[in-house]
Amino acid sequence: YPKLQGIYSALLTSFNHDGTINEKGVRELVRYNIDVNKVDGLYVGGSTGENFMLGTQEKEEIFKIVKDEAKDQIKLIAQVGSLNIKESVHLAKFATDLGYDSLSAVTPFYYKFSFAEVKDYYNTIIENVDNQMIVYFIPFLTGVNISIEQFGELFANEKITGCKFTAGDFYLLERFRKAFPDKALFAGFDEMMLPATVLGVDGAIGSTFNVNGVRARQIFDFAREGKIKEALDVQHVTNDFITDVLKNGLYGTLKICLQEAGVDAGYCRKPMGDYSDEMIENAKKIYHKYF
Ligand code: HMN
Repeated sequence: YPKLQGIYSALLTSFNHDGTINEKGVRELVRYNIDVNKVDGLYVGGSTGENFMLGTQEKEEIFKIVKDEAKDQIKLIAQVGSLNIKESVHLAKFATDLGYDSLSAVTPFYYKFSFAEVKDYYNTIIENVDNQMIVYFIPFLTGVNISIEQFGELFANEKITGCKFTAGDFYLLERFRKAFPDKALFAGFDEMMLPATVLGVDGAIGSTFNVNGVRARQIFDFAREGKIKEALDVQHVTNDFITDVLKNGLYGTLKICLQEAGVDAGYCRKPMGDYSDEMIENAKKIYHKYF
C-alpha cells in the first residue's frame, strides 16, 4: 500500500438545520479544501465530521459524496471505527469499494476494553478488505492509551500502516518515530504541529485546516526545511486563530468562518447546539481578523 503523507483536513460535515446531510454543502467543503486549502487529502468521518452522531446510511452517503466530488484529485482516508464492529466491518468494505486510499478507526471507547480486545477489533475490521489501516489514537476523548510495545503488536499486522496521533505526549511521539520509522505518522493537534513536525511526523490531520490549511502547509514545509523561526511565526498566528476558535465553539465556528468564505458549511448536528447570535458575530470577526 502506498505510504500516506502530507496535509489532510479532517473534513467537516455540512448539515441542514433539521440535521439532515446537506449534499451541496459537503461538496463545497471538499472543493474548498482542494482548490483553496490545497490539501493532500481528506480524513472523512472523523470527530470533525461529527461521525459518532450519525447512522450507518448517513456515513455511507458522506463517503460516497466525498469520493464523487474529489475523484482522484487527492488522497482519501475513511474513518470507519465504531462501537458496533459489524458496522465498522461493513463500512471498511464500503469505503474500499469506493476507492478510498486508506481506512482508519478510532480505538473502541466507552467500555474499558483490554488491549487484546482493541487488537482484535483492528484485525477484525481489516481482515477481509484489501486496504490499509491508520490507527486513530485520541486518548483525551476515548480514554484509551496505547504503549510503544502495544503499537508494535498492532503493527504485527502489515495492513496496519500508521497512526493518527492526537495527543500532546511528545515523548511517546518520539519513541514511536524511533521504533517505527516506516509507519505513516500523522500529527492530530493543529496547535502543536511545529513540534510534531520537528519530531518527524509524515503529515498532519486537522479540523482547523478546513479554514487555515494554507498556514498549516507553511508550518509543515518550513519545519521540514529546518526554518524553525519562520515556522514558529506562522504557528503563533495559527494558534491565535485556534485559541479564538476554541473559545467560541470549535466546529460551529469553523463552519461559520467557511460561510464567510462563501462555502455552504451549514449547521452542526444535535446534540451539538444551534448557533447563537453572539457566536455568529464572534465567528465572523474571527474569520476577518485572520483571513
Ligand atoms: C478528526 O478525527 O476529525 C480529527 O482528525 C481530529 C483532530 O485531531 C482534531 N481533534 C478534535 O477535533 C478532537 C484537531 O484538529 C483539533 O480540532 C485541533 O487541533 C484544535 O484543538
